[in-house]
Amino acid sequence: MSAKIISGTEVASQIREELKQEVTALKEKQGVVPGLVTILVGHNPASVSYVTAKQKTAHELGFHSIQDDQPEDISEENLLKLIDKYNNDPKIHGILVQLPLPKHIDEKKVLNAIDPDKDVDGFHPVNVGRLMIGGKEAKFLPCTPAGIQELIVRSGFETAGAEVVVVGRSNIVGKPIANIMLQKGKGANSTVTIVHTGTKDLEAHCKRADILIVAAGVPGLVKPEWIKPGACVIDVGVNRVGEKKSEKTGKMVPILKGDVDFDAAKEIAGAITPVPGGVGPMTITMLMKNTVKSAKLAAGLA
Ligand code: L34
Repeated sequence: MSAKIISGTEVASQIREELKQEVTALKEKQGVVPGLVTILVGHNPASVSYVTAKQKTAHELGFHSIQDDQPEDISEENLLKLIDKYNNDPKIHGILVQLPLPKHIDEKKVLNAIDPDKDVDGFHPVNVGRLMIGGKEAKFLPCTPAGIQELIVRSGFETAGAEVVVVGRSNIVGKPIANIMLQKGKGANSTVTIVHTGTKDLEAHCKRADILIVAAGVPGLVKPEWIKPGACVIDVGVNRVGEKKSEKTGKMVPILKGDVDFDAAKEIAGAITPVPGGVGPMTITMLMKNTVKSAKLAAGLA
């Protein structure tokens, strides 16, 4: 039987509709307008595309939104000064510096410079710590992991007691999603294993997974025969494997592939996310959700 396709695009659009109403009410009743700045250093094509999508969504939701483009060769000092400017701007509730950054800039220093109360990416050590402690401590969940959890819950899979296997140990996805799924509480309470490039038998671990979350950035890494029949498969990989001519616009567009061989995997899995249209749109939506939360917190409304 063919797997249920978990459409991130659909779930994201539902959540955006809810957020839009919340933003309108905040504006009308409290005079609060959520403010988001996205800072992009250089012109990495994937980053340009993601940041553009974030700005477009923020605009559609009625945010005060700023796209701040900086040259590839901006000094670390000037980038830190820019962050400080937004830290002190009361109209801004969320600051996002798109990663990766050029090599001459220390990513850690940059993430540490963002006010934890405006860190809507959830990458500042204070927010990473809050997430690890869990419960009400957690303030801003990182966007991709938060989106993954939402997709699993909405797909109807039981997470309590489930074997969750996470492929990949990045700070953006692997480590935080593992932490989220092992917390006590709704939509989590799972038994979590993280596997990575140092793991001896990747296949054996994947085969045990009731919920398999793949965030390795290696196209087609997970083979269909590694999937337990009926499992929920979340494919976080958005790999650009080439270019093709768009039928709509005639322009060249990237060909995107996940970390899982989708066509074969969907014949085995119980549910699976596509690429594109799976986790990606959820990442953007969770950023909006965090920014609304930050604006409410700043106004004493949450
Ligand atoms: N600071 N840097 C910071 N925060 C983030 O949360 C990110 N991430 C990751 C890269 N760097 C970051 C993103 O925004 C990855 N990421 C992201 C965001 C959106 C999409 C994919 C990754 C997305 O919308 N993907 C579409 C396809 C878009 C395309 O490339 O054409 C999808 O349907 O999967």
